[in-house]
Amino acid sequence: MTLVEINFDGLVGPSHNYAGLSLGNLAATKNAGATSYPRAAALQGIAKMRRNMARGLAQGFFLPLPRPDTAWLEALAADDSTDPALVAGAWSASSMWTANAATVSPAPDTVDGRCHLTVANLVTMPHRSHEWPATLAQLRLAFADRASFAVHDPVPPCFGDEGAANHMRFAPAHDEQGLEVFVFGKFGGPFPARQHEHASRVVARKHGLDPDRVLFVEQNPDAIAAGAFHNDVVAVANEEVLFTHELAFADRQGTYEAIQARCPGVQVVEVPADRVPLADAISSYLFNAQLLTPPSGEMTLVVPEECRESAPVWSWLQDMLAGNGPIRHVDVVDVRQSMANGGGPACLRLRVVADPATVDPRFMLDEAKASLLEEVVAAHWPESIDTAQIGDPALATQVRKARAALLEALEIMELG
Ligand code: SUG
Repeated sequence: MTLVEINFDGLVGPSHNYAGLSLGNLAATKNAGATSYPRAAALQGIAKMRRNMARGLAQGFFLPLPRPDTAWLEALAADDSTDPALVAGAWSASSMWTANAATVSPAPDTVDGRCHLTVANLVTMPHRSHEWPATLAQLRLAFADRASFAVHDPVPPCFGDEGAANHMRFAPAHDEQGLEVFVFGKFGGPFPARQHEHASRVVARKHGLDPDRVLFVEQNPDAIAAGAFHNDVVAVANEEVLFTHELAFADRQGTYEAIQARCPGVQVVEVPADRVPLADAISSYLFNAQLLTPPSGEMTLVVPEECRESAPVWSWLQDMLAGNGPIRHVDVVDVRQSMANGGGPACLRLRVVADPATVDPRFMLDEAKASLLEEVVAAHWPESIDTAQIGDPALATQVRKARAALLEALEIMELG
């Protein structure tokens, strides 16, 4: 049994659009009404997956969910003439951000020695609140091996749970026992606090985590107010490195000390606010990076192009590399279509530490399958979507056919 970190990226769905549905997500609200390019968006995501495979890393993917979700509109007694935000909610391709699909506790951390996954309920944002049933079906299929995985129902409402985006894991190596850190927000700020402390505690109990190897940490309310609607917009962890903005946590020093008390090898790579103000960290998505350990062992930070365009961020990154710290490389990827909706490289992936042989092979990627995905996307994904087209029956048919073609090509008819 070889446990490795597998990144499961969400393939951007054919209905990808900019409806501006996410209050507190500054990129999404700023780009409300812009024209989206679903085909280019999906191809950008596949290119990112290919680059990570080229580094020698295991790569998986999840499929877009069925959209428009007419059953959800019916349950709301809504139709295409009702509130446009509800209609757009039924069309949203937001499941592409698989960091919000589930919280994952790898086998070395859990009492029964299986990898546990709890699908996120995403109850705070209406357009995301109806993702979980189809996501759960997909997780149950991809991780059907019950000897290796336990896939749990969502935390019941009203406790908001947004999955791995508010969860960090520290361990000397991915296949060793780790410390799991759950980051929650408190109500009272200008924007919703999407992760509730109770939800995090429910997930930790369901996963059978050792209470001595778990921390619950409050996110800095100033970070949420500045647009960090998930912790992964201001911090990311990998093995024994915490890469974080100075203002990520409500109790900065207490958080670092609590982590290091339980995991003495952890190094904190902190970006001070006087070098990179929160506003620049959030607009560039410096921390919504993939922090990866390729087989060479040289830790690599995969950042979006927007980081190169931000003078303070880029200069800080150059200084970091020159400083001989634990992060040895910075790689830049173009995921602009996702970024314009507030989703960077880290939002687009769910990390699962597992033996790839225990995953349904249909959800694992290799070069040939990446080419197949590209062919299906090129043939079926709409080139562009103007927000005025949302609700259009002809476009709905195209979106449904595109997903059906994908399922057929991948022979995953169970999700049809
Ligand atoms: O939930 N954007 C997503 C972005 C999620 C990013 N994920 C992480 N940080 N892990 C969100 O706000 C925009 C959709 C719209 O406005 O149409 C959206 O849902």
